[in-house]
Amino acid sequence: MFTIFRKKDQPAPQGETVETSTVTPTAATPPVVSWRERLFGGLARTRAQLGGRMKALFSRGKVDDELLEALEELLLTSDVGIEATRFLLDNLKARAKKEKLETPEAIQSALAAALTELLAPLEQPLDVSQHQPYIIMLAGVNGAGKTTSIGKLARYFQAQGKSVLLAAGDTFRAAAREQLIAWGERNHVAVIAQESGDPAAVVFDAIHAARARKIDIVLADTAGRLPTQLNLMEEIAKVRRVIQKAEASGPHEVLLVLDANIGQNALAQVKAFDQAIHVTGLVLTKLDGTARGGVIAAIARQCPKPIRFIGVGEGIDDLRPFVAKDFVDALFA
Ligand SMILES: Nc1nc2c(ncn2[C@@H]2O[C@H](COP(=O)(O)OP(=O)(O)OP(=O)(O)O)[C@@H](O)[C@H]2O)c(=O)[nH]1
Ligand SMILES: [Mg+2]
Repeated sequence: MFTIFRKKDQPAPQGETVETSTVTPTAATPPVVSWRERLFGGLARTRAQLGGRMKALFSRGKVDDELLEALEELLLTSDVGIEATRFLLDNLKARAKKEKLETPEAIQSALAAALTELLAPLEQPLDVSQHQPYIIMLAGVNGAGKTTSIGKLARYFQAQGKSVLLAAGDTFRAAAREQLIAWGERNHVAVIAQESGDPAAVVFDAIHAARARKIDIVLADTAGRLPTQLNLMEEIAKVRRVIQKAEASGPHEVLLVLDANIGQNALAQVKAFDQAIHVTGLVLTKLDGTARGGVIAAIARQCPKPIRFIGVGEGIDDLRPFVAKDFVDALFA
């Protein structure tokens, strides 16, 4: 297989590795609103479900059994999960014993502190400086947001002065390849793709191309799959093994992309993908479309993995590293 440049409207020959590159870069439009504002806007539904209702409870002005019971029910019905709910209630009770929580503001800030304590261990930003190329593989169920997250990540890393190469490892659907190529064009980065065939081979080629060109980061897309589709889970395990063959120290990051809308189901997905491909980090997408953002607390307690990035919209700048305090602030704002 060899690499060729393909003009935009020229179809790639069957089975051949192709590379696209941008012909006419256009100036990127700067974001009009800050990330803080987008995070705040993105969490509106979860805030209404969780933060807003908590505020109503706190207006009682004391931490008593009635408040604890109502809070427990609210947390359990907001995807927080039983273990994280217990942690938060115990933590709040301990704080109430130590400090005087006699105003709604004091109770709210105590619970916010408890939630920040719960989420803080998940805040572990990705350090891509340890390897070149730094190989990041993305996996997840159908429609979780893998391909669009790759586009956003490409933009994010480029803004930090890193060079990026995309590997179109979703060879399952032609449209998937085209989607990634479109993202690559928008970000002015090369995409290594194959007209058909083996996803592992595409990723293998991409790693060699990246090494030859001294590219900083390889982002490898994969086709969506359910953990119950055993043959597809085996396929993705193979992609991981082949990456390791191409680069013994890789993959340096295995990101599981989770759609926040799935709520508690996220826990099962983390466990299943972890078993197959050894997940090292999470991307939590679509927080803007859901009231189920509370699932982040359940993840922290039941299957803690670093949340590398969160997504709060479809725009290219709507994906950023997870910062526990900012998240909690936006929830209670
Ligand atoms: N609102 C919102 N939409 C998002 C976000 N992230 C992804 N999406 C949308 O979710 C849809 C699916 O995203 P894709 O990136 O194609 O998902 P995928 O995991 O690659 O899907 P498959 O390749 O089919 O498995 C698209 O319409 C995205 O624009 C987000 O953070 N917020
Ligand atoms: Mg995709």
